[in-house]
Amino acid sequence: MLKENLDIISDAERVQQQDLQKAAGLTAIAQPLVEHIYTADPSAHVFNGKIYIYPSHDIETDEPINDRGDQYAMRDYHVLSLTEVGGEVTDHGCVLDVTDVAWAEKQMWAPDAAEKNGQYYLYFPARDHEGIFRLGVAVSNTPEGPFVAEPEPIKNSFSIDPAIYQDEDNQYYAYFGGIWGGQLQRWSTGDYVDEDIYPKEDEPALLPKVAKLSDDMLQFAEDVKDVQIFDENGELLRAGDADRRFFEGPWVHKYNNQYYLSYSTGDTHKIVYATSNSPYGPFVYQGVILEPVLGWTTHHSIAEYEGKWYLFYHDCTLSGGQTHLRSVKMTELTYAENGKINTIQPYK
Ligand code: FUB
Repeated sequence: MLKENLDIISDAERVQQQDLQKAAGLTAIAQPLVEHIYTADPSAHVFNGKIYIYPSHDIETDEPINDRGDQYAMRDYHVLSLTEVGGEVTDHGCVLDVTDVAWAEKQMWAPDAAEKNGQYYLYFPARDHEGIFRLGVAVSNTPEGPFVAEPEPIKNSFSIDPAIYQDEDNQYYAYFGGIWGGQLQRWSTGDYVDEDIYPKEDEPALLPKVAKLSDDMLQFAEDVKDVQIFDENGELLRAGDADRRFFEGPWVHKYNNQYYLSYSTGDTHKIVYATSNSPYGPFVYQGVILEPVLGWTTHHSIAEYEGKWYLFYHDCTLSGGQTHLRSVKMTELTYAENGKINTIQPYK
């Protein structure tokens, strides 16, 4: 199926109109972590006893709002940190700008970071000079940067939203992918095609990708693989199952020896999750973590800090519902005794 009507009335524009109307009446369960800049897509990690958040840095733009996400015109990254939940949040300033990345042209979207042997690695997507999303990596001696980018993107990388999971055996896995503006639908053949090719509604949905990282953290150590997500009957989730199928923003964490893969359902605006015994999957769908937030996108991470688990997410309350001007928030995440995650309602 070809996604049509991109420039007629986009889903993003429709949601923005609805959100502007809703914005006044909502009571959010959490406040933005910072208000002096717009931030989104928070990837949180605990390094050296502090919470570090690697977000996108949203900016005002004249780009059109459409389903390709042209309105997400970000061009640099900031790092945030805090030592106490509810305490002061430090903005460490600009740690990497698109002009310092030789291969990248624009759209510095959702990043993540990892630490190995005292070095810190910032992973990020951007469009290259041909307009194709690739994943890059930049290196620093400290978690707060600044980061120095590798001159080339990661070989065989594509699409968006890298998330790095460090397993207990110190193997690092890169998960990534996103459909629509994230271009995953252009890689179904294994090579880039300049056309959107989606599965039919009753065919298996497009899947997030995974590859183990090389010892030096700068490349994939193996071929990129699909991360399968099954339903309760052992069938792959279908493309038409918009409430459950993968859209973008994969994140993996481990709880009680189970791997939890969580992600955004995109046009149904939920954060959902699936579980597995292996970092490669297959994963089995379990349920909803976060109900829709104000704004079109929803994007999250999950981290444990001082014995409690937290969901890091974003919404558009601070900007009054402008879909491309988001703010990072955090709230506690809890598990039921059977390991299920208790669903979070972002507004009262
Ligand atoms: O921030 C730009 C894009 O919007 C991210 O890469 C997606 O996950 C969505 O949040």
